[in-house]
Amino acid sequence: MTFSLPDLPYSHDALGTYMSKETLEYHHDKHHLAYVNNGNNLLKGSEWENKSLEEIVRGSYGKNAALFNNAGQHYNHTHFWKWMKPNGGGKIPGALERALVESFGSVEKAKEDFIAAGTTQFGSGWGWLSVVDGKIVAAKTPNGESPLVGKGTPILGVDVWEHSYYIDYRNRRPDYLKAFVEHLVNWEYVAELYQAATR
Ligand code: MN3
Repeated sequence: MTFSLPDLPYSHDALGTYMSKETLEYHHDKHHLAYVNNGNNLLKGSEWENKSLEEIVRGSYGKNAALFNNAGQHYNHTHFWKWMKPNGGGKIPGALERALVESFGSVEKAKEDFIAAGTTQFGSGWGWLSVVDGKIVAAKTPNGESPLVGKGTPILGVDVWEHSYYIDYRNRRPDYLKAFVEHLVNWEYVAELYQAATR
């Protein structure tokens, strides 16, 4: 496959003050585009040229660091834009809400553990909710990694690289993570991925 930059599923100014137009212009139009272009150059002539994105991410992990970093970030960001929506946060679809309560004890604890994972990721990386053996768990990964290269199926991820929040929140990563959970998350998309992961 050839990587291509997906359009944002909303306009650059649609997330308001929670994630500004300027952040999305840099993050989507420049950072994500660089992963796409670098990934395509590295993919050319490699053994993964005709594989799916998920196969490239899993296959290059530990074998081709440069390709993995760019493919991993392409995978993460392609979902990241869809993990947000204007006026997000809010009501969680019933089946997902029940699964969160079953896995964490309460929705509040699930959100807390997700935010804690993102806050405590030292340096660049991602915070996650993923499905492991039918259960939802919170996790963190460095750089372009994701639960996809461990044993989980990612259902929600948040980018904690500084380029994701420094324009809007400066060094206040916990404030960014709180705003992400309360005002940006597209829980319908998370529920869709949860359902696919447990089918
Ligand atoms: Mn990023």
